[in-house]
Amino acid sequence: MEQKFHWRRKMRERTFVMIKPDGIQRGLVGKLIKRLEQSGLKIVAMKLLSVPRNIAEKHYGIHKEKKFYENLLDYITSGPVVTMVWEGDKVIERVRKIVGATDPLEARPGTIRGDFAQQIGRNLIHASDSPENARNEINLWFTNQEIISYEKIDETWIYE
Ligand code: IDP
Ligand code: MG
Repeated sequence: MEQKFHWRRKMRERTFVMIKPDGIQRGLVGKLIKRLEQSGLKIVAMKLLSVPRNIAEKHYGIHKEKKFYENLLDYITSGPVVTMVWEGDKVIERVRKIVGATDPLEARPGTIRGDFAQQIGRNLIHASDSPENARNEINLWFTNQEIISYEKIDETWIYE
């Protein structure tokens, strides 16, 4: 059978994902990463870090006027987080679907928030919601050198 390799170097979409402090404290890091990994998406960057307040402010700058803003900053800086960049076709939309609605009560069973979280202020995980925000968030949290381009052996079986 003829093999076609022209897809190999195709640059797919990227998104920024963060496992919030409750995810680390509750020992869910492996399980949450597994949800993304098993869907066929590719991890291209990852680190564990304590979030500096000024980075948290930049990351959540769009929520500055909201009443939950200060609590949100306290939450996100309350312990280490795992930050990641994931790559794949329509990855932004796909990861948002895997993560589920912001309020765990609205999030469907089968989604991360629907299966593992109880409250909107402890919803375990962040994922970019648009190409523009994905680009800004990836640039805020990672340098170009920290993002790794590589081929994964299952790609011929995930993408036709
Ligand atoms: P998202 O994380 O699903 O994109 P956003 O509306 O962008 O949701 O809100 C950012 C984060 O702010 C949420 O994930 C949640 O942690 C927190 N948040 C949003 N709305 C509320 C609220 O009404 N009360 C407390 N925290 C909130
Ligand atoms: Mg958001």
